[in-house]
Amino acid sequence: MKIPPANPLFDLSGRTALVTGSSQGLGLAMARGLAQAGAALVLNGRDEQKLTTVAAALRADGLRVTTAAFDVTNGAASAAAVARIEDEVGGIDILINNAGIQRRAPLVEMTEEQWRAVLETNLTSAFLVARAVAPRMIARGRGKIINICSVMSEVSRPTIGNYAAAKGGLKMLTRAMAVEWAKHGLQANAIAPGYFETELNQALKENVEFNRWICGRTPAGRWGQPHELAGAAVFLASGASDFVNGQILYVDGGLLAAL
Ligand code: GCO
Repeated sequence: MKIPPANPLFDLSGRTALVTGSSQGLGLAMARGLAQAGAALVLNGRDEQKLTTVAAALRADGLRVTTAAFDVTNGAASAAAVARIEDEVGGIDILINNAGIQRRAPLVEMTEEQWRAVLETNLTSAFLVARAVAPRMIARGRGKIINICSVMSEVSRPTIGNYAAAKGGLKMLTRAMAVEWAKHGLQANAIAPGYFETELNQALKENVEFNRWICGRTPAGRWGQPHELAGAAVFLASGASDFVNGQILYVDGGLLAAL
């Protein structure tokens, strides 16, 4: 159910939010946070059945949710979906570009498909969906774009060169959006998670050695929980961030602060 914000600065009532890749994981957690702050949600994913199930659960909590199943790596499909959402649900006030995958492999063994799939889903999709949404936000003189980067926007580790390249590019695409669209009343920023317990990282968390390394490498001494991203999402989606632009907000338990 909607949780009335302590401060109207963080109230998203009357706002519509499209969150890509929001049928699970961090996307779903951020979507829930926006809805609890009053936003009407449009959930996106490629699996219509999964979206329908998740939407029903959110509605059962009293939240306002519709779904839009489309492939964010397909420009024409994204443009058509955005047009349909704007016609049927209303103007998109908040866009969270969250869709992302992992295809881990050492660079010398990485296939072209593994490279292209990650770059298209984790980087190009943000361009394609934002290119469809931004003109409408510009016409309205306001809009919030939040790209989901990563600590891998700044550092890498072996076997995720495609993912790090994509997230590094997404950091700079965020700044490019900010410098082009700020004069129209839009704010484009990014949230960069550290290591969170999600389906994407389940195998890593279950690996005793990797889990020990992450808990030692992260000053907070633990993995993040998906709901711990909701506050950053509400902040960047709300009036509280109207003069924040081109910023990357790291939610990483202190990981990037530590050697
Ligand atoms: C990995 C992980 C990371 C994290 C995320 C941290 O293989 O190291 O999947 O990429 O999920 O990027 O923000």
